[in-house]
Amino acid sequence: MLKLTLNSQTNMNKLILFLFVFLLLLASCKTEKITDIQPNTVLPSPQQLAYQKMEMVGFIHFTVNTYTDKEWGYGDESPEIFNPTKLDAEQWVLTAKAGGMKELILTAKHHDGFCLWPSKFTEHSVKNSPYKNGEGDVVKEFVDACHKHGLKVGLYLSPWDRNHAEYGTPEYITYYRNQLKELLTNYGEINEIWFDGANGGDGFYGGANEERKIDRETYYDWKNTFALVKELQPNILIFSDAGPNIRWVGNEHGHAGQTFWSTINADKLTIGGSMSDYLNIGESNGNAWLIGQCDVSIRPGWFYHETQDSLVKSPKELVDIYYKSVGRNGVLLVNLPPNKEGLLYDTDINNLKGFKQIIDHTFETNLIKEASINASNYRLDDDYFSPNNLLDENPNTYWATDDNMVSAELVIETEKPVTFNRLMLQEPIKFGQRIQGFEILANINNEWKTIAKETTIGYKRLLQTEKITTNQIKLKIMKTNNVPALSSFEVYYAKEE
Ligand code: FUL
Repeated sequence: MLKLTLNSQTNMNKLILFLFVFLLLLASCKTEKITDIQPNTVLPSPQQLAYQKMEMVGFIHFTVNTYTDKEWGYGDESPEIFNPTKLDAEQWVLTAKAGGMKELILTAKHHDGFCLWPSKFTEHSVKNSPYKNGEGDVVKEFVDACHKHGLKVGLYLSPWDRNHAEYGTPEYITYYRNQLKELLTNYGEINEIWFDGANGGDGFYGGANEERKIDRETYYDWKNTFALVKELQPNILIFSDAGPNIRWVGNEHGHAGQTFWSTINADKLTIGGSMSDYLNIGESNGNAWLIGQCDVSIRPGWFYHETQDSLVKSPKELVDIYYKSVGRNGVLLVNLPPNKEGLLYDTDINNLKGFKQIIDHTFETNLIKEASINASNYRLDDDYFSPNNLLDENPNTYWATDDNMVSAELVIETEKPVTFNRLMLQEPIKFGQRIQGFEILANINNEWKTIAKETTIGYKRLLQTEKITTNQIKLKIMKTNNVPALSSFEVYYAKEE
């Protein structure tokens, strides 16, 4: 009897072992079978992907202009006027952070040439200002505050320098590169460097007071200047209106085009001379991946002017810009200019916080998270590519169709009708930007009604619609440049705020 029980126990163990090995084999077969979709030829780098995911970054415009009430300093301003008595870089950083920004960019030097750090290569800097009796370093305070509160750091070093006597000659390029070396070696990791397109014109130029023109394409020898930047900071992202990593979107209202490609043909671009309309759209088969950065100031000017205290953009205006930037596959760059004391003004702080609150409320509850979803096709009928991935609020999982398809249809059904007025779609852009045309329909009284018909999606597309109540939503992908793939589809209701 005892033997019999022992035997059956051994058999049972064997059976369990067999089943275990069988399941293990099955699982490994399945993993082997899954290969991700074929990526496009032009893709974002890991640094660009991380940058795009930040969605919102900030600017701090601060220099002698803050004291002269100008937007572009002529270059003859005395360092004596720069005297921020209450400068608090942590206030800038904490405001930006509360506004949802993940990086802050400081104008280390604007066109007037005044340096916010004690550069070894010029006397035209904080070291000859009353600020901290010439012992101050605004760049350092700024970088330290960003690091303390977990923001990435960006620096703006204007190529145009209206103060420098040698501007326009090859010597100035050596000066400019020396400054780049200082900024990119002495302040730890810098995530972004911002090269402005405004270049050449009249200025002080060491007392010459004249007009100086430069050849935008050749003067700065950008190829070698960029190589130096990358050598000093290998992971840095370079912004200019021609990239090579981040591009301007052709306007200073913070608006990306309604069709917006991260891909663009780099051969058609020149720093300081690119066509705004082209930058604003890009192109599906462009040969470079350049993130679109949508810059805008919270005030009419880039620098603080007391006369603009009543003209700070309202939370609603900022929300509108958010839909036209982040909501169109761009990264939003909002400028917050400190005043003469070196502090951000209360209205700017409150309006930015008000904006963030509206965004947070709007995108709090995805109303179709529990819905069921069916796709006209999903790749290899494998769960790895299941349309359910669109609803799981995980941008790393995705739905894709079988090869050789350029269109598809998805139907989402909720148990009870939902009321919404916002939609959010995302592509898994690590495989490239693919979608060229899509339409969204809602079943209202047994009739499919088009609620949106658009072109691109990219990293994120947000759509504002009228108030819709339905329990069936259809997404038609009409045109793509490669196998259709999406990582998220969510709907929300934005209350009047
Ligand atoms: C422009 C500059 O000329 C403005 O002063 C400002 O810095 C803006 C962000 O870029 O081209």
